[in-house]
Formats: sequence, C-alpha cells, structure tokens
Amino acid sequence: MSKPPVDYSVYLVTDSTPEILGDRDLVKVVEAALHGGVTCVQYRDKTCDAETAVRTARALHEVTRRYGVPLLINDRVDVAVEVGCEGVHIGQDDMEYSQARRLLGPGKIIGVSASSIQEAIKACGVGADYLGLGAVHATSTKKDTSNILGTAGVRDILSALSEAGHGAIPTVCIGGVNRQNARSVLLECSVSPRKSLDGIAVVSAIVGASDPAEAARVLLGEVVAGRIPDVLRAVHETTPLSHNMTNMVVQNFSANIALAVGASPIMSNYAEEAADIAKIGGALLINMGTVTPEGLKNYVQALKAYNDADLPVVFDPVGAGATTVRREAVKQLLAAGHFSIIKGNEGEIQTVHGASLRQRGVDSASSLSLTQRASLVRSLARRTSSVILLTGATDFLSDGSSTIRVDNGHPLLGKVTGTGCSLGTTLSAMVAAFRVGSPLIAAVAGTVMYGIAAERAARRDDVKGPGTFVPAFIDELYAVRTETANGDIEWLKAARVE
Ligand code: 3NM
Ligand code: MG
Repeated sequence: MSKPPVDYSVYLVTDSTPEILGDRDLVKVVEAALHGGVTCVQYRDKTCDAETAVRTARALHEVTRRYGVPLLINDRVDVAVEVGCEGVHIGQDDMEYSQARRLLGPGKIIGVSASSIQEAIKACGVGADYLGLGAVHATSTKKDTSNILGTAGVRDILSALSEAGHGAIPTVCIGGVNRQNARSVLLECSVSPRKSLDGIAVVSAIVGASDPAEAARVLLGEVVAGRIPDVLRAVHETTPLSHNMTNMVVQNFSANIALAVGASPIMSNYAEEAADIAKIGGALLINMGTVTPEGLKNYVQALKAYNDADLPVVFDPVGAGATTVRREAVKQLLAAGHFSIIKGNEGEIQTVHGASLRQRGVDSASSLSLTQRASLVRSLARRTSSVILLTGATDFLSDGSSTIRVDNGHPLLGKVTGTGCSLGTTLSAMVAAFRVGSPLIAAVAGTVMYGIAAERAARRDDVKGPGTFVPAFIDELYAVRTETANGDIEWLKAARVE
C-alpha cells in the first residue's frame, strides 16, 4: 500500500515533563507549533499510563489532522493502533520492526532510531519508512542517549546508506538541535545534492520555547536555508535544460541568466518541439509576457507535453490581471495542466487566485499586508497543488502546508527589465535539477540566490545604477554558483529565510 509522502523538515517530538513542557497544555503547544510550520509530530511519553496516552494521542491527532500533518507515536504501538494515527517511531530497545508492522499493517509509517551505520542499514533492510539519527549533539532532554555522533558521524551514516543502495530513505537527526545550529547541522551533514538530511527532529527547541509557533517558523526557515547549497550544486553538477517559452523582451537576458546559474537554456516558443525537448529532461518555463492566440495554443501544448513526461513546469503569468485576454489565458492554462511553481507579483497572483482585479500594465503595486500575502500564497498553493512564489520586497513562498518568507533582494532589480522574468528561468533550473527534494526548497533556493546576487552586485564600487547593475548581477549569480560548487558558502550567511 502506498503511503502519502511525508515532509520531515521540522519534526516535533513531544515531551510532557515539567522540565520542558512546564505547566502548559501539550495539545495547545503542539497546535501553536503546527501553526508555526512543524511538518511532522511524534507523541513521546515514556511514563504515563495507557489511558492517558490514548486520550492525549486522540487530542493530538485531532489537531494534526487539521494541519494535514502525520502523528506518530513513540514506542507504544498499541496506542497508535487504538487511535488510528499515521504510525509509530521505534527505538533500538523497543518492539521489533516486524512485529510493529504486523500490528499496524502496510499503510502506516514506521520510523526507526539508529545511532550507527549498522543500525541504520539494518533498519533499511527490514523496511523502515524513515530513520531518526542521533544523538547528533549532546542533549539533556534524553538521559540515555547512546552516543554523540556529531555532524561527521551523521554524514558517515548517510554516506554508508547511499553506498548500500538505501540513498532514498528519508532521514532526520535528533539531539540538541536548536535555532542556532539547525542550519549548520543541515549544511554539515550533506553528503551530496542527492543525499542530505530531510529535516531535523527537536524536543526542547519547540516544546520548551516561550513561543512555540515562532520557534517552529524559525526552525523551518533554517532547515530550508540549510538545503540551499544542495539545490545550487545539483544545478551546477547536472546542467539541467531550461526550456523557455518566454516573451520577446527578455529572450537574451533570460538565456544569459540561465547560463550564469548553471543551466542550459533553450529558447523555443514552438510547441511542436516541446515533446522532443522534454525527452532530454529539464523543465519548462511558460512566461506569458507577450501572449498571442498562437502563443497560448503553444503554451497549452507544451504544458501537456511536459506534464506527460512528468517534468516540472514553471508559470509566470506576466500582467495576468491587465487585460481580459490575459485573464482568460490564465484560466485556460490552469485548466490545461499542472504547474510545479507559479510565480508572480501581487496583482498577478491575485488574478491567478481568481480575483477579477484590474491591473494597470505589468508593474507591481502592493496593497496587501504581509499576513495577507502569506495566506494568499498558502491558499493558492492548496488550490493549484503548485508552489506559489509571490514576489515583492519580501517574497512569500508556499506549497500549501509550509510557508516561507525571503527577505533578500535589492531595489535595483526593479529598475531594469527582465529580472522578474529571469527569476522564472532561474526557478526552472532549480526545480529541474533538484528532483530529490521538494519544489518548495528548489524555489526558495532560486529566490535566495537571486536576491543575494543582487545585493552583492549593488554593493560593488563599479555599479553606478541600473545599467552597470545588469552585468554585475550576472557576474554575481555566476560567482555565487561557483563559490558554492567549490564548497565556499559564506554568502549563505546573508540569506534571510523564515
Ligand atoms: N532521541 P532535544 S535524543 C528523543 O539520540 C531523543 O535518539 C534522541 O531532545 C536520540 O531536541 C532525544 O531537546 C532528545 O535535544 C532530543
Ligand atoms: Mg524509544
């Protein structure tokens, strides 16, 4: 039986002890954490009686279900069976995997703790759905942690898993992970763009935080930021094809941006070619900046070809609300297929969302508050099953469950033509290369790389204004990419992701 994919990015493990939970209500703390961005919850209570465990698990499950997040029970398989939640997490001293599987059935998630290469490989061999690796750092939350692996130890386990053919198993690490070290844990544990941790598991960093929602939000930003180099390296190493069906204003600029970030651009608006180009792999960008009836037919045909090939498509609905023609084009395209990422400014995203809003030209104008922007991207992401990027001074991205804000960029990006369109090209490169991870992470990586390159270009002494900014920006994109490929990720310190 196939299980729905789980996002392990910020995995909350609960603790009901007075030292960590205090006198607060566990269900309320978990609900706040879910609101903040927790993507997976494990109910862990080693001491309470069975009745309390079942009652608490039921209450937690009611909340996690509302957020579409799985609830797993630590150790107590009987409680998971009784409550009917999504699965369990078992340690090395708990019930055997095979017995847990028999009790739970094939549709439930079973995660296993491992603190050595042998334990990790054995757990994969028996069929574990994911691994919890720990303790990565010292912790006072669990008194009997077997050993402290350090990030080097976690890396060794990930390498061994890859070599043993278990590279695809999701992994989180646990033990002493907090907002200060979460990003470096992700960065240091990455073996390759194809083998990294999928997330972090924490107890005290959320349950013990004075504001669990804020703690979860910060941790999610740190985890996503920690995956950015993986995305950029994946592009650098694989030179993905970026097939641009874009407007006539930006053809040359977008092709240069694709090359700078490490992709191989092909600028083709003739959809008869799309199925053949899709055979090479890569991703398609549809940018309707200069839409025509002929162009629209081509977009629809190419979209279907890429959907059929199961390859990502990025949609940039330029000027979506400006004219009736464009509003209709948006409707047709949304009905014709699926987009991995839809990016646009406020007016464009609102139009895509169905607001029949009048927009003048293609410039961006802002009227929504930051909170409204966050809920707009989340709601549209849910409706379209796409990652939504709403650009602005603060960018918002969402896949419908996790919502991220990025505060990188520079006003000079708005003073030259084509930078918005070429961000779409950049995203197509990221999402084409990073197939092992979520398109949300790919989209954040592209957005951050773009913003930081702009900041670096604007700071340069030789940049006097929009004209000199353009070549400097291309150079800085190229520099960020090559630095990352050479293992120098100092630039990532400027990433403002939350
Ligand atoms: N398991 P905190 S460490 C539940 O090493 C648990 O397997 C561990 O708590 C392991 O995030 C741990 O507060 C506690 O450090 C982690
Ligand atoms: Mg255990």
